Formats: sequence, structure tokens, C-alpha cells
Amino acid sequence: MANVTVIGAQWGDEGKGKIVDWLAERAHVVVRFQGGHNAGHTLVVGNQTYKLSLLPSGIVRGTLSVIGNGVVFDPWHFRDEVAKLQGQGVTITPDNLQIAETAPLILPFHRDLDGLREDASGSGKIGTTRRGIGPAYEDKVGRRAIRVCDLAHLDDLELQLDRICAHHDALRAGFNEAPIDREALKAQLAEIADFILPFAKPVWLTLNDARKAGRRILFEGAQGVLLDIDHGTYPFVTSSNTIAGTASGGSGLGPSAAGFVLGIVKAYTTRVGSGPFPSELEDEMGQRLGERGHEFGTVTGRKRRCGWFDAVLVRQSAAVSGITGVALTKLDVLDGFDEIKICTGYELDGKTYDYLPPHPQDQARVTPIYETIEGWSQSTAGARSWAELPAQAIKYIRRVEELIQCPVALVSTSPEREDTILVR
Ligand code: 2SA
Ligand code: MG
Repeated sequence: MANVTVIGAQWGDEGKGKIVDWLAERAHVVVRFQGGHNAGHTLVVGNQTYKLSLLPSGIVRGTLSVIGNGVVFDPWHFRDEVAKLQGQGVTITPDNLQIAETAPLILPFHRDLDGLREDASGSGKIGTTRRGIGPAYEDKVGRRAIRVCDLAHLDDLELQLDRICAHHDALRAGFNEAPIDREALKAQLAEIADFILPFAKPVWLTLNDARKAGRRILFEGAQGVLLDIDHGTYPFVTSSNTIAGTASGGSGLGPSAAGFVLGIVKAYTTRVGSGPFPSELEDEMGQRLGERGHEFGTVTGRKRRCGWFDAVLVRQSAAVSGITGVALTKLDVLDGFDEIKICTGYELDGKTYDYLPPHPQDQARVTPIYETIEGWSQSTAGARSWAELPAQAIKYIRRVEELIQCPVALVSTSPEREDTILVR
């Protein structure tokens, strides 16, 4: 196996955690390259369930895990997540976990601002995870961020604090919030620094050395292509680039390191948060998908919106992300439906589209064009070989493949790692 880059090809929650865990066994290094603790990756190992938000999934099995520079890093959340996993028996030390020294920090006022803005937005809410992701990326791009390496230079932080506090105090005043308490912030940073610094490394160097030594690197994406800041359903997106191309910039390896780009695709569609969703089902069918698929957010517990498989969206995601092959997950959730629909195009004002128009109002107004295929009554849950799948399920997979113009390389039939079919 060469390097693999795993990304979500829909709106997140495609089941990346399980697939990354499956692949991590064959990798030497697992790298997170974007997002932060807004991710929610669930891993089921035997009778233990691990929920990861910030840490790379490889950590559960002891694989060298790296948090790249493209991640926004909440040090307090990090400490809590490490403690939680250690409580579940996972070994975490600076020997198996490294954090990029250049990663920008998510600070308490980023979280405040995320929440204040959402509360003030009424029906214009993005439906963020309220974890400060967007505000932290704004400060990174605005060249105001405090970064992991700054924790080793806390005596030399005054100018940076001037800049970031001036910016945030002005914003806070708009919400009638008190200015940032600088002394308290410095004390918080000093208190957390000792815990973080042993993990802080030049990870670009670790990764380049690993590559030279022929080590296999697994890039673990978070969220999904439709939440990408450039290619997603803007403005209802996250604040990072979620496409496969980010794996290089967010880790310090060149684009040739990406290897096989595996797009994770759920056999139907879900979305958490606001924004357009053409194939959404607001009826009992949607309800049924949500119940059968246990569609609740890992981080926030929010109920996910559910709908039919949208081949238009996945075809577009596969194109903009350069997906080599797809892992189709949660196929078993479709067991027992008499009929299954697939969205193959959109109609808007008498015109048909084979891609998602860019304007949010158009995205909200498109009518899906569906193709209906016969369902299957047998259970596919836990199937581990192609031969165990009913003929109709195979037909569904083949049709999906045709419509998204991308081969299905893996099929996942339960949260258990071994319940995975390798197609080719
Ligand atoms: P943010 O917090 O700024 O990144 O939110 C912006 C949009 O991105 C969506 N988003 C997500 N969508 C699905 N899953 C995500 N992770 C968690 C999970 C979410 C949860 O895996 O379950 O627990 O609710 C995730 N993270 C961000 C978000 O819904 C906004 O639409
Ligand atoms: Mg998730």
C-alpha cells in the first residue's frame, strides 16, 4: 500500500473514522491536516467505542499520529481528549503523537465569538459546532494568531497580544461583551504550555523523513468536500479546505505525497447544520434513514438531516478533490426499503443541471431529478464479501459508481472494522 488520503465526499459524517482505522493498521503515520475539534470520528474496536474530535484516529492503535499545521488547535480540548482516551486504555506520549509547532491555537475568545455570532444570526445561522473553528482560522489568515510555538515564548508575547486583543475587543464590544482579560489569558497559556510543549515538533521534518524511509503515510481528512471553504455550499461551510489537495499544505509534504485519494461516501446523504440540501427527505423516509443510521452528531449530538443519495454532488466532489476511488459506507441502512432513489440531476427554472449551481439561493431552489431502483429485503449488515450481498445491492453500488464516474474500492457494512468488502 502506498500513501492514502482519506476525505469525506459529502457533508461529513460519511464514516471516515472506521475506514481510517481499517487503513491505519497498514500505515506507519496518520496525519490530520485541516479542521480542528469540530470533527467527530467514531471508532469501534471490539466492544470499545472511541470518539475522537482532534486526535488522529491512528492513536487508538498506537500508530504514530501527527496533528499538522493546517489544523486549528485547542490546547485545553487536547488535554481533555488525551485524558479521556488514556482513561480508555490508549497509550499517548510524545513518542506516538506530534503536534505541528506552527499550528494556530483556538483560544477561549474564539469559542465565545463563534457562539455569539450564531446566537445573533437568527435564521441566517450556519449551524457551526460553536468550537471557535471559524474565528481561529480568521486570525490565522489575518496574521494575528497565537501558535503552538508561541507557548515556548510566553515572555515575548505582548505585541502579538496587542494585535489579537485589539481585534477581538472591538468585535466583543459589538456584542456588549467585556474586553479580553489579558492577564487571565496569559496565565491560562502558561498553565497549559507545559502539557503541550513536549508534543510540539517540526512535523514537516518528521513526515519528510518518514517518506524518505519509505514509511506509509495516511492523511485523515475531517468534515467533507461540500463543507470546503472554496468548493462547498458557501457560506454554509466550515472555514478550512477539506479537499484532498489540503493534505500537502496542511502537513508540510508536497502534493505527490497524497497517494491514493479515497473518498468516503455514505450510501445515502446526511447533513448537520444549516444550508441547502437538494435531496433532503423531510418525511418518514428521512426519519427512517436517520433512525436506522443513528444519525446524530458525534461532537454536538445534533440530529442530522437525511436524504437520498445525491450522485450530482458526489461526482462534483470526486472531481474537485481528485478522488481515485470511493469507500461506500452504511449500505446496510438501506436494507428493507422497497424502492431507493438516486438524484441524478437538478432542475431549476426550466433548465437542467448536472452540477450544483454556485449561488446559495439557486442551491436551495433546485429540484432533484430522481432515478428509482428496486430495493432489497435481505440484510447486508456485517457482509464481508461481495458474494454475501444481494443482487439488488450490487446493482445499486454499480449504478452509483457509474453516476459518480469513480470506482467503488471498498464497501462498509457495519461500524466494525472487519465488516468491510474490498472490491478491487
Ligand atoms: P464549524 O464548527 O465552523 O466547522 O461549522 C461549520 C459547518 O461545518 C459543519 N461541520 C460538520 N458537519 C458534520 N460533521 C462534523 N463533525 C461532527 C460530527 C459534528 C457534530 O462528526 O458529528 O457533532 O455536530 C462537522 N463539523 C463541522 C457544521 O455543521 C456547519 O455546517
Ligand atoms: Mg463525523
